[in-house]
Amino acid sequence: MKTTLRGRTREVVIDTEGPVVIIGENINPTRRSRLVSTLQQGDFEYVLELAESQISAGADILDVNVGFPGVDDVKLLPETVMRLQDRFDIPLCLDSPNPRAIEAALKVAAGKCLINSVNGEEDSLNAFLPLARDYGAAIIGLCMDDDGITHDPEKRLAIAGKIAERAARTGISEEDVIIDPLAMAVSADPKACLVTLETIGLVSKKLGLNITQGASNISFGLPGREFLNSAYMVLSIYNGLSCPIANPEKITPIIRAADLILDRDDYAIRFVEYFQSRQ
Ligand code: THG
Repeated sequence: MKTTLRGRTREVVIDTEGPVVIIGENINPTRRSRLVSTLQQGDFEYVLELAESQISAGADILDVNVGFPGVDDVKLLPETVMRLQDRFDIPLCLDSPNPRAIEAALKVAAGKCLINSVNGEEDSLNAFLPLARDYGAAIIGLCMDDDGITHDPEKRLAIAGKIAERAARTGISEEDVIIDPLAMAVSADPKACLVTLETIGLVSKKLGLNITQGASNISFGLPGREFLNSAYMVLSIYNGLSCPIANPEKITPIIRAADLILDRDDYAIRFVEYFQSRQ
């Protein structure tokens, strides 16, 4: 399965059979108060710096999240998108639960974006699917619905299937549906990672769709986050994760290693290039 996204000029193909595509997570105000304060002052230098450093560290796509209490993201999300695509040509992943902010951003975005995110709730499907169709965007579908979040991987799979089916009925092709099995903090629930890993395996085998997740979520509240995130990333990729949202400054070498081990890097070209470029 291949999902094609486009920035102003650059095309990125997320392929279930190909190397892992990295969606950079760092444009996110959680614990980055400087991002909120600079953006609110109309200062876009810091967000551009975050983009630049992630791209040079290996990000293929940038997640753009400017949501914060008191922030008007209907105004700020499109502004940030314009600034980013003025300077960089890679595709953007528009991260907001607010359909009005997403629509405002889609109106100004060049290329083909990823909407982050839709879920199985009726209100969410009804709000986002027509937007994705009308603006020619792909979607991330979260495995939760009006009954909340289930701990049963088969039920998460069923929600993924429902989102794909509703998308198809709206006129969105299945390549443009990327499933998020929901990665959550393992400090809060010891089974959290196992449930998600099993969901990744099921979605991969039964639906064959591309799969993403906010992989750094799992280590909230724990020390040694890099190690935990790395171990979890490798297991996720082996199960079928194809386009994680993660911090490229920390995770890219692990991802290049996983691709090589899984025969997605002939002659170790990308692996060797990565380390040579960092010497
Ligand atoms: N699924 C989807 N989208 C998402 C999430 C998801 N978007 C938001 C979030 N979850 C993914 N993004 C982040 C961004 C940052 C962190 C975690 C998830 C994070 N950052 C470190 C911190 O807060 O300490 C700092 C980063 C660093 O190490 O430098 O943890 O689940 N579809």
